[in-house]
Amino acid sequence: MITLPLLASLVLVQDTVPLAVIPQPVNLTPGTGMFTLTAQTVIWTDRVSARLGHQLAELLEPATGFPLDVQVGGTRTGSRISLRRDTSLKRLGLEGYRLEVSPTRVLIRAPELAGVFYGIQTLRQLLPPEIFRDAAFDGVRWTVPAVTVEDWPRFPWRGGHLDVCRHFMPKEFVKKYIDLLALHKMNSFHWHLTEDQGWRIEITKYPRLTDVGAWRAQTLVGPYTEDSTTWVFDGERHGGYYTQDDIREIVAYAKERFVTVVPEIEMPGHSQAAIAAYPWLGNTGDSVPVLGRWGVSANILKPSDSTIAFYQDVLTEVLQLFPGPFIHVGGDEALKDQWKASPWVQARIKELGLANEEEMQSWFIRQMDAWLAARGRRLVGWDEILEGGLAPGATVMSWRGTEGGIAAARAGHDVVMAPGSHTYFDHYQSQNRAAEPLAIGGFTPLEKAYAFDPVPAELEPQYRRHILGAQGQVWTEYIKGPKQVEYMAYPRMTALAEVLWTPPAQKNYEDFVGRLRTHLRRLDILDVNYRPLGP
Ligand code: TNX
Repeated sequence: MITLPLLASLVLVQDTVPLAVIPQPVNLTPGTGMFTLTAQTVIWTDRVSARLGHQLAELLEPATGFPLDVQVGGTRTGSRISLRRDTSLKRLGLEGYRLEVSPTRVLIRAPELAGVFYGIQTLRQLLPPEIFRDAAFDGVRWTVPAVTVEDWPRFPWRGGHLDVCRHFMPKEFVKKYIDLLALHKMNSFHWHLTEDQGWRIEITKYPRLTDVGAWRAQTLVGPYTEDSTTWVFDGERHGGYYTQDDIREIVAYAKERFVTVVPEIEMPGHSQAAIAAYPWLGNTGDSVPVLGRWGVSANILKPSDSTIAFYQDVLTEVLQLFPGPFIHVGGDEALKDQWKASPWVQARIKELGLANEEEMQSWFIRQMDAWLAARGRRLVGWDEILEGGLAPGATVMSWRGTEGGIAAARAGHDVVMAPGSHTYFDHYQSQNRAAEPLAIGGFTPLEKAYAFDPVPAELEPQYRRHILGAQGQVWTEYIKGPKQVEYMAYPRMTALAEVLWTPPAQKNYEDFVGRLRTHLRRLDILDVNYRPLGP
């Protein structure tokens, strides 16, 4: 039988749990004693932080059952959590914050509101993991160890990518994915919205993009090989898309969490779903189906003025939905065979004074770059956009290793590192493939994801400022739904979050795994289907 004093000490075990914040803060100094959150605690904010005060109250209420008072302005006394913008802390940068916890109060100050938000994320991780429950729980005391934290990120682009084309992901899950990014102080969501296998964004001017392009008749079963005689299809219609209203909702949801959404509209390759909807976008004029298999498609957009105009119309609607600075136009894996075979394209190449098909692709991307720049936006594309000459305003996302990123940085362009070797979370996490769900290949265990450095050693110091950061990719050919996305993305995304936030000299894999063990309890409570630790 458990006696009462023993129960009490069990409850108190929480008080001795080591600090387990991911990503590891830059400076963290433990103090003495602890703050205890009670129903009497008041959340005090200045005027500009009022929204964040209410957001914090909403985060704390479900598990604690405390409907905490949010007081904007006025005097501060008693047990309180204070949130305040403090321009004297400018040295902490656009996203940094200072968090002080003493037995009487919690104080979060930051030069910008993003920092206040990140201070709140750290505070959540200093509370018992049960704070993440979504119904009242009275099995713990809601304590926060006394501590002083000064913290800011290493990189401004801390991204997570999600392919919703190979398999459609419901809106509610997209929000959860964003929520998880924000919990790990990630600030960019790359939403891969168009593909050979599906077009997922409503464009009111061109309804067939979703009427036709969002649906495929069948999907390949099992692993893809180039030998078409081995292909077996499931015969099941698959698809879905986001209405413009859905998108506005998700973008607003992300904004409240200081996450910028970067939409990707692929061109000129990976566009078969668009060609299925409007065959004149293609080179042959033939009708093609929305692709039901993986691998690269031979279908590529016809580089005509009407195709350019069509895609600029699409981007016009995209710009209205996505207020962020960056628009991703793909550019990867565009097979040029149809361009080589087309007399029309060959004449076009000559007429434009271009040397070859690579320059034709660069011309295509340049039309978009200039068009976006004229509207105050920035183009980002996969590293193939370097071939045939980089558009003047382009930012490069380097996926085929880091070489493309290095070349772009040396040419004075900004870069987001996304190499397959370290940041492709569709790759296997174990060498024991039989024990894992079917994946595309590769081997990227947690330790390798953690070891990644977005700044290549060979990049000369004067170009390093062009490395904006990095991004984790979740391509979904073999990932059929949300639970499997979580399995592939977590815990590797937590490792990447630390890569992107914590100074390299402070990274330590053993220490990270120690904190991760506590952190996984949080993810359990949040119902994240992460892959358990182990080989
Ligand atoms: C290459 S990465 C692609 C994607 C695939 C991925 C699979 C990139 C820019 N293109 O279309 O889904 O490999 O890992």
